[in-house]
Formats: sequence, C-alpha cells, structure tokens
Amino acid sequence: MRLVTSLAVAVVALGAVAAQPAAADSAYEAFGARGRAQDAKRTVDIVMRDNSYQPQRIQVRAGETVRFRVRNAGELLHEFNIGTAAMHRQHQREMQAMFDSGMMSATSKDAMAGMDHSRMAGMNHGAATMGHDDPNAVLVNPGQTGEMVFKFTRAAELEFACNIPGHYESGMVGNVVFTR
Ligand SMILES: [Cu+2]
Repeated sequence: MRLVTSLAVAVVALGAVAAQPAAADSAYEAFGARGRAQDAKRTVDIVMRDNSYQPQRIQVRAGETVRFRVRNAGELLHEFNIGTAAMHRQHQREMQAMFDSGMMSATSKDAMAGMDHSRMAGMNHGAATMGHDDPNAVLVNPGQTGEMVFKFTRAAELEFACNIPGHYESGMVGNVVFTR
C-alpha cells in the first residue's frame, strides 16, 4: 500500500514537470540538431568520472557534425549534455524531479526498470517527454559507453554539463569553443 501511494505521488510530480518545459526541451534547435552518423567526420572521446569530464573543453565548427563517444568511468550515473547555461539550469530542475520520483537513482538512469510498468503508463510517457533521448544529451550508466551524433548548426555560448543533482555544482561542466 505504501508503494502504491509513493507511485501516485511520483506520477503527479512528473506530470507537473512534463507539462511545462516543452519549449526548453527543443531549445537546442537554436544552435544544433540531431546529426547523422554518416556526416560525422570525427569522433570526440569524452571520459566521465565522479564528478568531472576529460577533456574539459572541446572545439567544434559551425556546420560540423561530431560523433561523441562518452564513457562513464565513474561509479555514479552521469550525463553529457550540450546546451546554454540557462538550458542546463532548466534541465537540473527536471532531473531533480526525476530523482525525487525515484525514476532515476544515483547509479541508474532507469531505476524502475524492474517494476510493474502497467501501473506507470503516465510515467513512461513523462520519461519520453523529458527525453533520455534528446539529440543534445546522452545519459550513461556507470561502466557503460554512450554515443551521440550532434550537428552544430550555429555558433553559440555553449557548455557541456551533467545535470544530475549536485554534479554541475561540483564541477561537471566544460566549454564548447567554436573555431573557424
Ligand atoms: Cu554527473
């Protein structure tokens, strides 16, 4: 009975989050788009640790499609997300809600994978809306490697960052530098 109650609370919490930020979730369109693998002429390797990135700075060109190979060498769940500082702030609030609801844990992006999904139709919808799968972000479980192909259409002031609660503040942020 306790479980049912906490799930109901989680569904309500997620509904509230999913309802507002549709605009923020497509904010990346101001500077980029999902890339096609065949257009990527180079691969950038990123290593994530608890809580830092290697390298801390990447260089790209406007118009370039880059494949990012993102390895999580830490023991915690991490994200590689490209956006403006304002987008990261917004995303941090969404992530906090997903943690509060139990959908994600410190070590797994799918903490509820083993549970009864029939009861959580609304939550699955919420997850899709909030995008584990955004073109500008990849979430990687500890010990795993994720991939993302992104096209930088326009130069902008961008950071790559991890928006898991507490990680950005503890230094999980780097700069995207546009070169000519
Ligand atoms: Cu992180």
